[in-house]
Amino acid sequence: MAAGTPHPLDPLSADEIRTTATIVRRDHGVDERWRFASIELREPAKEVVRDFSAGDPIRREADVICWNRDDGQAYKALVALDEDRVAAWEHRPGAQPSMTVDEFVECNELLRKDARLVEALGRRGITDMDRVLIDTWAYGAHLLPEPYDDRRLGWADVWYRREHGSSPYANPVTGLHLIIDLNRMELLEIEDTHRVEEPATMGEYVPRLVPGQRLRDDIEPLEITQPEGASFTLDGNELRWQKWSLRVGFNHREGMVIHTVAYEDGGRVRPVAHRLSFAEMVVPYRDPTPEHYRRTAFDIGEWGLGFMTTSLELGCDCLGEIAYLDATLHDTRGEPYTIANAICIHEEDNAVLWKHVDAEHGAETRRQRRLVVSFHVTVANYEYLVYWRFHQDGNIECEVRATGIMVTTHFAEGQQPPYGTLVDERTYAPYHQHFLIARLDLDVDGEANTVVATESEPLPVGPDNPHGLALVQRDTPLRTEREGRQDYDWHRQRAWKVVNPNVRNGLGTPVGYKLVPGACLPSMFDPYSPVVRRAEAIRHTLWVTAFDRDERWPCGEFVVQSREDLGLPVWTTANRSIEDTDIVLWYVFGIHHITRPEEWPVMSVDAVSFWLKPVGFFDRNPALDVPPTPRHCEHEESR
Ligand SMILES: [Cu+2]
Repeated sequence: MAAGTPHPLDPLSADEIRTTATIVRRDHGVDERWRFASIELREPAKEVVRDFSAGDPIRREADVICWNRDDGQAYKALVALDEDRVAAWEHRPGAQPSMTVDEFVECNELLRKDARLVEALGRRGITDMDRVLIDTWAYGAHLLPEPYDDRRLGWADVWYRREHGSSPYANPVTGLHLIIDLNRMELLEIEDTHRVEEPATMGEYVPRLVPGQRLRDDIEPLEITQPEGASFTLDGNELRWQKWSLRVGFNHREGMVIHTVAYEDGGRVRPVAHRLSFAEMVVPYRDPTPEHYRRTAFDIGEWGLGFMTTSLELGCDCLGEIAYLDATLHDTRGEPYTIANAICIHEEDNAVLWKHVDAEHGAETRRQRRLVVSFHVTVANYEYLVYWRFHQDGNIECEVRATGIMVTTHFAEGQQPPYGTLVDERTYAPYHQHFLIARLDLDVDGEANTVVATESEPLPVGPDNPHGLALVQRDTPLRTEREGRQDYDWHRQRAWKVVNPNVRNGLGTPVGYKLVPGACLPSMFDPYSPVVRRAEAIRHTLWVTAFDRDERWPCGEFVVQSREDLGLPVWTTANRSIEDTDIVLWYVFGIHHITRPEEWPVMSVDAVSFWLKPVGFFDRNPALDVPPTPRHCEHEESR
């Protein structure tokens, strides 16, 4: 990340990653047959962050997950970097560490030379193995093929590029799947279930490959310039913009993390959130046919948003006056590498903030800006773009955009696909869902918070309500983790306020921030489905838990080949108190993706979002002090 004043929340540097791997290798006989699944900063306790001042000594620790390919055993290590030692070493029998980029690359490189695959593809008329892509996915435990169910396995689709540089996802190889022993890097089985005659499809999106493509020529330049520079400042990973301050973090699994969000209000720096991130993403394909029944991705737990992060390009991904942060990650040997321009920070104009036209005074108008902190990930065929937006009036919006290329399958003449949409000749895109789980460690004016379910209730017609107009707002504090399991309710417009019962605003009511739900979707699973047993977390819109720094992964820490969800459903059986204490909200939202022809051969972004809005956090609109835009909306009397 950027150089600046060192802080205990700074992600591990390349040197720290390398040193961590060296210490583990030295003290625990970790040789070249092992792989490092992850090396990340062990974030300091909240108190350490709260009490830290620039220049204080910083204690650095790293969490490591690694495994021995020879016996398949996984270990978790805690490395105390300042003490040059492994402070904890824990064997995790039965756990499969997350999938790694190295394994994906090696599968593709090694296995496409396998004689059995060459033969199976030859029967389909495919002979140029350089144009074949093997796309490896992780298994759920309930689907592991029996003779190998104690191994680290992958299953793979096979895709084919029509020519070099064209899209592999344009051409699925139908009815051909591979089962791979990832530790031995060995092809165990080829499932050659069926073949269909290749339809004449057009799955290309690069202009030179789209037949007869003429690009539009009626678009004039649209430039964003800030001649005097942007209004934010970046010191290392600390970001300040108008009244907002926050720190930007990054790790292999969550990707970008937003730390210590605060809003300055009348000289007071008021905390809003300690930590905001994405903790899991579950993408079940709702198609039980042989092509797709294994396709249930946990993109965060299996692959990691950090490892999947891609470099951003000025003018394409972000427009205007941009600051970038790089990210430092590592390969499975523990060797660090850098993703340049991994995080984009910029200001955006966002039309009108507030306005009123008065008959005497005339118009008073303020334009709105927002500070956007974003990163993009590519998970094989799909892209996710994550935007955290900070607004001048205290609002925070988190938006996720899904784009990229849908998984498709060819089918034989005379059939109709029951679990997907026709998108090209004899080609369908299966229905699927994207469940995103945001981990929201809010600290509204301090750590002692309570979540209140707030819902509207229309009262029946009666003597006090003769017109049936009366609407009251019912607030129900959630006292235990069992009560903290909440579902969206359209009929009552349910939302959730995170209040600090110990701090009152000028009106005498407790200060709060409201989680305004957006893009809620029901899980739509039979309770007996073995798929949903691995992801019980998606069965509610919101979970609230008592803060525990080690509770990070809502579907469990090890989701590769998992049988059940060892995260939220297990933690919350303790049914801890969540009242007037430090709490974490887990918000489940996403995309119910009923595929469309217009999303082929490349899908325009599908954007979903939720908001965190101040509700009685301020006494009045905190954006009253936003000045008019100079030389344009400046009203004589308003100065
Ligand atoms: Cu989708």
